[in-house]
Amino acid sequence: MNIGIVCYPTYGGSGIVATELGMELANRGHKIHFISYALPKRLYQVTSNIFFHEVEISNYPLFEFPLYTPSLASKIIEVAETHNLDIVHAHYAIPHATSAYLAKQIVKNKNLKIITTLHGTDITLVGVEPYFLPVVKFSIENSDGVTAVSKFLKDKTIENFNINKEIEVIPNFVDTNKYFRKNNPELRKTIAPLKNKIVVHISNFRAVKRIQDVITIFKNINSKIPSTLILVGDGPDKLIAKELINKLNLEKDVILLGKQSDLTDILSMADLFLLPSQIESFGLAALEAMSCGVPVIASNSGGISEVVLHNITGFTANVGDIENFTKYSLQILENESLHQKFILAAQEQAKHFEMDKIIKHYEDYYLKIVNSN
Ligand code: GMT
Repeated sequence: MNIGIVCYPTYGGSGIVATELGMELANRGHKIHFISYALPKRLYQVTSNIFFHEVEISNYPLFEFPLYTPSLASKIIEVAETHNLDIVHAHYAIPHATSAYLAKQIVKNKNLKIITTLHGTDITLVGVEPYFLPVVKFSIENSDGVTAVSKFLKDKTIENFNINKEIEVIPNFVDTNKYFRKNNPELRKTIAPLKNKIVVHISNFRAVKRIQDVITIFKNINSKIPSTLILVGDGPDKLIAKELINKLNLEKDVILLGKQSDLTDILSMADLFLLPSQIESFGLAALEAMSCGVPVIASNSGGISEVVLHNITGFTANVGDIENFTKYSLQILENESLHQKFILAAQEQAKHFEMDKIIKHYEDYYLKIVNSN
């Protein structure tokens, strides 16, 4: 099939899922056309059936704000007509599903199908703001196919937008052949004293990630056992994080690594992964950690509980419940046999989200939509 993939090119989860999906579909012989305003961060694979089409944005002085939605629609039309696309797969509803809908009304090929994958805050936070809601609802209802990355997100979409439409749950995936525990003693030595337990958090440092909770929980862990916190990622709350690290005198025990493209080396050193988010529709970072044999302690909010199994692969706790997050962290880090049990269970659970199985689900769904009227 000829497939256009519209996504954000940044380190966010929706862009990562879209990019890895596209690369794997290309490995299976499909022609994949990525459409975005920049080259997606994880698009490192160069093959003859992967193409990238950059959306140009006008900076005409009359426009106070960049007009991305029509520019994206125009690029989708150009790519769809030049490369005879069968499907445009929009990842994250705002504004990708809207631009795709607009493009479909204009393209000559009336068989072009639009599939929208809902990822998270497009449904749970920003998408329900009154300045977006009617457009998001319309764009979802008028997609030929709609998928959500968790059962929670499907139910939330129906509830928040009062939508009467079939939504297919296709969970996020991990390549367990790439995300596995790789011992690298030389690297481990350079990161922290050997006696230290290593706690990791990876995110885009938005308010929803509750980075202050990560640091406060770590402070509590650190006051009981020798430990190091590795923070990976960047975003609006980075400064808040740095201020809190200084205020709590944690400078020596917290390492800020910024954005990283290869996470397996870092995850392979970790003893524990923290994800105390306000909400996560899925929690891709938790799945990648589990695949590398890292137990996760996460909020029990949103779809995380479909990924992290309480008291089996880690623990879940209420949002902001620092006391329980701390208690669970110490339980794992201070009890070697429990830790080993959770490591194995986390790796086992990650296999349920094995890439091959989920890509096949997407391929089957594509066929169903392409063959529908
Ligand atoms: O919805 C967002 O906040 C953005 C999106 C992204 O691009 O980072 O994240 C969401 O999509 C990921 C991939 O499907 C999920 O793993 C994340 O849980 C989800 N984020 C939230 O729900 C906050």
